[in-house]
Amino acid sequence: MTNALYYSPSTASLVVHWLLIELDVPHTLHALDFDKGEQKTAEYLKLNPQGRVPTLVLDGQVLTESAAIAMHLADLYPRANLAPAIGTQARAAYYRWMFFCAYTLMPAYRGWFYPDEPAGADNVDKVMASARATLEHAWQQVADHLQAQGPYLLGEQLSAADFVLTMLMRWSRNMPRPTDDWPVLKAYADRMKARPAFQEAYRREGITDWV
Ligand SMILES: N[C@@H](CCC(=O)N[C@@H](CS)C(=O)NCC(=O)O)C(=O)O
Repeated sequence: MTNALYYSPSTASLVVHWLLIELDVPHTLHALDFDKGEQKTAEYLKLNPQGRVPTLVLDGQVLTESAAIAMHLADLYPRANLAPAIGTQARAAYYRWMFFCAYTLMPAYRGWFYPDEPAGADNVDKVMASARATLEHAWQQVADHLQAQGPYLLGEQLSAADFVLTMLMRWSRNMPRPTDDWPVLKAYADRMKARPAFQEAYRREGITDWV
């Protein structure tokens, strides 16, 4: 059965695309053109009622939510050792950082990139200011953590959480204070970006910035 990733370049689908390449999972790519609203067509909404990317059809099952998909892929390919064993302290730390990405960073980014959603066009400036403050506070926390307990989120062990986090760092690149502003975050991102699968995902999506 053919696995299929519905994506749009440079978005939340990037981490799934990167992991599919990293783990050597066969798949086909289906690009959605946001400018044409292809993520909101009736046909796509049947797959993903949120009208967002990514959607991964894996072994016939429809999966959404990038962090959840990253966790599932890591579990499916244990030889890559991207998910600590269930019930260990490392697994608890892994959940912590995955949920930090999903609960703290992602909603703040949604506010920054879609600032009219929470309270309409009149409140865009306030929503963006709040999103920015949340993100900068969160990045400081991550920087402090990596400084004390790096080089990866779980210390010496690379995990799928590092892939999700790297994608989210990338989204700050045009913000007033990008993560590259913190030397420890830049060094971490440079390590992750050096992975051949990251560069291959960039090549396939045609991305040329934050290299
Ligand atoms: N929590 C979701 C967020 C997905 C998301 O917001 N995707 C954005 C791109 S980064 C999207 O599809 N936006 C199009 C839209 O909202 O119309 C995930 O991590 O998969």
